[in-house]
Amino acid sequence: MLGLRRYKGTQIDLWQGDITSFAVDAVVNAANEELLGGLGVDGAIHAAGGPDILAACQEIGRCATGDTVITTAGLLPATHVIHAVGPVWSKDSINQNQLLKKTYHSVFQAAESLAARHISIPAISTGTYGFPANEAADIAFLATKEFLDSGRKTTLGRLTFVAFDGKMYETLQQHLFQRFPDELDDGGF
Ligand code: AR6
Repeated sequence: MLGLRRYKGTQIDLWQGDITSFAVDAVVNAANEELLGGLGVDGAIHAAGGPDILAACQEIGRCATGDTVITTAGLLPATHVIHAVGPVWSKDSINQNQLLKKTYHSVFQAAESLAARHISIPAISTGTYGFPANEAADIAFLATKEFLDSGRKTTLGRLTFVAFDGKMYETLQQHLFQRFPDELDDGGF
């Protein structure tokens, strides 16, 4: 683990690999509005977690872009799944950056509603949904900083951002270090 920061009491770290292997309070899924499963992270989570996750999704029905819903994690080592629907990237869209930021804020809110201490988060929207990795990574850590700067006491002591491949890991690391330049920052407490 080369990417690591502590900010206002919360650890932010990076890992490369399959997000379904994480034993965390909540694993974040890069889902779609229909909550029906799919490719990428979504496919991996449903495949490893078993049918209980899909059954819970079907009971909920839908999730709007920018929002999240919470289900059981089924057979996964995690306790819950936070299904997050990021925006589909398009070169003409004017509000997709805001929508991606909103998605991350919704993830943090959902995690807090579970009193989660540790969550793992994929690079939402950067696969099937086509978001450029650089912009998405910048937005992910901007949202993280906004959340940690909001002044509320958070249950979240650890946020693990997960990249599937080495290139995304490097991109995440670059943006993590840009947004949080100091290895240890108490934010002036
Ligand atoms: N663990 C960690 N990261 C992964 C994994 C994994 N097992 N698999 C892929 N990634 P994507 P999206 C990375 O496509 O862009 C689905 O069909 C991947 O390399 O999973 O938000 C859903 O049903 C990329 O960097 O999610 C939706 O319809 C990142 O995770 C749609 O795709 C996100 O890629 C959502 O698209």
